[in-house]
Amino acid sequence: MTTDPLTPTPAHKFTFGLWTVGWQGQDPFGSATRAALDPVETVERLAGLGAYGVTFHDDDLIPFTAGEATREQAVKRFRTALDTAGLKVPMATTNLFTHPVFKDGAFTANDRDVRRYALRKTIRNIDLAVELGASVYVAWGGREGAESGAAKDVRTALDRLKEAFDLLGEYVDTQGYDLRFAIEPKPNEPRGDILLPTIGHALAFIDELERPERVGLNPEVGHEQMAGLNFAHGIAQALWHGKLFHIDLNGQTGIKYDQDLRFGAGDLRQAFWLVDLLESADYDGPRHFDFKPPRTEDAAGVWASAAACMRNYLLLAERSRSFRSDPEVRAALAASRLPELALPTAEDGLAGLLSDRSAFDDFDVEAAARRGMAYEQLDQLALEHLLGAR
Ligand code: 3MF
Ligand code: MG
Ligand code: MG
Repeated sequence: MTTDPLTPTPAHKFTFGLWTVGWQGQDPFGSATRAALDPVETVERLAGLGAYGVTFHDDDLIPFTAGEATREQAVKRFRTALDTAGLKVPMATTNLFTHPVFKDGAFTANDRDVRRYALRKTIRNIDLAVELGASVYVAWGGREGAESGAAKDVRTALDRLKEAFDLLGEYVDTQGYDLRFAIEPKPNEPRGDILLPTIGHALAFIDELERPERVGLNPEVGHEQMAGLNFAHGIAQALWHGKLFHIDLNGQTGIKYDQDLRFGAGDLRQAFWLVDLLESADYDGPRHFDFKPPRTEDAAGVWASAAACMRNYLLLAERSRSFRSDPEVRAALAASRLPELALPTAEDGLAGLLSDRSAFDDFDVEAAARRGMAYEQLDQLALEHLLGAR
């Protein structure tokens, strides 16, 4: 195995969705620009590039209308390709958004029969996910939402969403599966407004479930940035709650449609702070890329952009190591008093705080207000490491 820190190996746990490199380039204004990709070829190519695994929606692998024989055949071919290439399937998910039956949502569709069908479709793919070795099941509710005010009673829809996760949790429990769910928030697109639009909304929702320990998050870089939010901060909070079960890495430049650029394209500074956080945090899950090679690209461009996702992650990890090991950075962190934030505010307890004259009566407010934080110096050092100037 190579020791070059910029060469991806399975130890880095890079994974890709079948639907990412497999995206044919159809958008609301244009038809496909690329031919369909055989999942078997995807497995072989990704293994050749140094990936660890591959993920899938049920319909990426098995055509929606397939009968039992076609289904078995597709799964068998996929499993053989995985075994030959040595690729893992750490995560799977359900397509509850493409078919017209899901136009008003799946778990929160106003139509009860659609909700029951959506649950059965999910349960069927959970069985396959577990069979293929997945330990995380992602739920992105892209069609759970509305374009107009009266169309969706949001509080009632949240009751239905809770009911769905409670039933899925019960199913996994009764089957004895070692599987956890990861909710993927997104503010909009394809619905005008989607339920559980951000990491924060989803965290609060999880607390209301019957089995909150079984449910966490699969945040996506672009989704939070579409809402103008700081992705690294969102991930830090998800980690703080013990809820970062999986992650979708890609690139986005500001508040616009979901760009799904390759990782590292888009907001480079946020990408740097994200990698800096993931590499220092207690997260050993997959680094999963959910991106779309632009429709300008042919097959060569698709694989170049997949390789670049991994390379950019490793380049940023290298820049983060260089930043963290620089003695000037350590001094700058101390000058900005980062070590002091790690001290409890009142290790002497409430009584100690109340009896401490220096905390209030004798506190020199004006002197404290005059102290500079030296953050500009610290941030410039970060920028210089990111730009390769140090
Ligand atoms: C859409 C997405 C989805 C989810 C996927 C679950 C099609 O913006 O990000 O990709 O990631 O459905 O993993
Ligand atoms: Mg997306
Ligand atoms: Mg995603």
